[in-house]
Amino acid sequence: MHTTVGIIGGGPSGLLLARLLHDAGIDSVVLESRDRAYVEQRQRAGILEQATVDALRAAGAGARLDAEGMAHDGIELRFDGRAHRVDFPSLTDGRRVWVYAQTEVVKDLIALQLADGGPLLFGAQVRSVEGVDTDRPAIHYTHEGREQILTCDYVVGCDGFHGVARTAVPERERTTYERTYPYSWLGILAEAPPVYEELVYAHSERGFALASMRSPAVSRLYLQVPNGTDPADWPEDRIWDELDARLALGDTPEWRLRRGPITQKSVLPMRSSVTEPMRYGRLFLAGDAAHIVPPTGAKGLNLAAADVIVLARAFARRAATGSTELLDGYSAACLRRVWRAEHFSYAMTTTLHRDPAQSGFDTRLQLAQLDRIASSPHAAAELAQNYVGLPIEEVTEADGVPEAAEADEVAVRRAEA
Ligand code: FAS
Ligand code: PHB
Repeated sequence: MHTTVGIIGGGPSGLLLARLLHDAGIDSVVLESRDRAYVEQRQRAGILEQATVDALRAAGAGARLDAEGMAHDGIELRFDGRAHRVDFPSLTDGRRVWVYAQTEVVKDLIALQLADGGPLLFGAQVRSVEGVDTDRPAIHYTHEGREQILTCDYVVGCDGFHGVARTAVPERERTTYERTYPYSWLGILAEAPPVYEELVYAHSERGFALASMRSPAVSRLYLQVPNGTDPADWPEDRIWDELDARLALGDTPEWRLRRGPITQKSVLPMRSSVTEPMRYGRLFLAGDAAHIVPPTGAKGLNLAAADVIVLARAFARRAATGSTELLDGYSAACLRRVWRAEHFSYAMTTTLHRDPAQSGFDTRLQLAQLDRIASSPHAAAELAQNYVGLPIEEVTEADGVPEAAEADEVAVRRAEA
């Protein structure tokens, strides 16, 4: 089988890329190792930036999002017995975020792709990618018990942090920068109505807690726990008691969470990681295949979407004009946004979590930063603008990735050189 763009991974980045390419008239094949049921129930992100929502709507995947998603105009920070709401629209020229689970995004994109998109193969385990430094790379995979080869014009690794695409870049050609954090998140899904209208991020002496949601009837909640925590050590009552202890500003019943059956419980390690460059020959990396952020800033899924929005535009430019200018600028354009998100996620994480080794001095620094956000519109705007996400155009242009007119001038200058 041959295709223009071979996509490894049927998570949000692979699926959204396939849709955007389809809409640009570019054929692709998506190879996903897991089965459909697995990828559709895998609990992950919950917050979508406006740019992600706009892309999903443009790709035809916005109907359920508009019907069931919840637009949020702010978050609340709790610290040192105080609560402070950070308003988004007033600090970001009107932008907001949307609460709509990654599971639902994946379901919507799979349904679209199966309805009228190119091949989306489940149970297709990619073993290796060969020839990425030639004009005909080949993806080797197993599917239905048989060894298969998919030849492509280009390959995009959307196969996440544990995927194989990244390894197709020779070690001498790639650099990975990473940080692990001395704590993890215990995340739960509960059939319990959220008591707070917006997300609450809490700094406390007992550790970080986050109250999020999936619908008016389902809560999504997180607790900072030590690395290596076994979820089995956290029975339901212990989880609810600890969440109340960290989130509540008072000990009256009004501050207590509404409890309900916990339907999902898992421990997520916290790490930052970036692999540079995000392109080698005919291979591109997008989403978690290229970068990981701690989820504190709700950036993971949105960074993945931003990568493939930029990449789909680049493929569309090549299909329309033959120019590879945007493809050549892909890595630089994305890495600037990635590092901005890495810093924001790192800052949110280290300000709100309690490092087991931190001193009283460190805690005072955290409280001083949180107090600054609560008292300075400039500091609050910096958080709000990063949280709702920087406009993708802003980052691309700032990277000197030439727009159409400039590209022609660049081509002329090069021709004259
Ligand atoms: P994904 O990892 O989602 O998808 C990669 C796909 O490739 C998977 O379906 C995998 O099965 C497939 N694959 C891997 N190897 C393959 C191979 N060899 N052959 C074929 N297919 C292969 N982000 C947030 O913003 N907020 C959160 O709360 C949050 N929570 C998270 C919890 C967990 C446990 C994890 C792991 C991540 C979380 N994230 C969160 C980040 C997450 O949302 C990612 O950013 C997002 O899934 C990135 O999407 P993709 O790049 O598509 O990668
Ligand atoms: C979630 O709802 O899963 C969520 C929300 C905000 C975060 C992380 C996770 O920062």
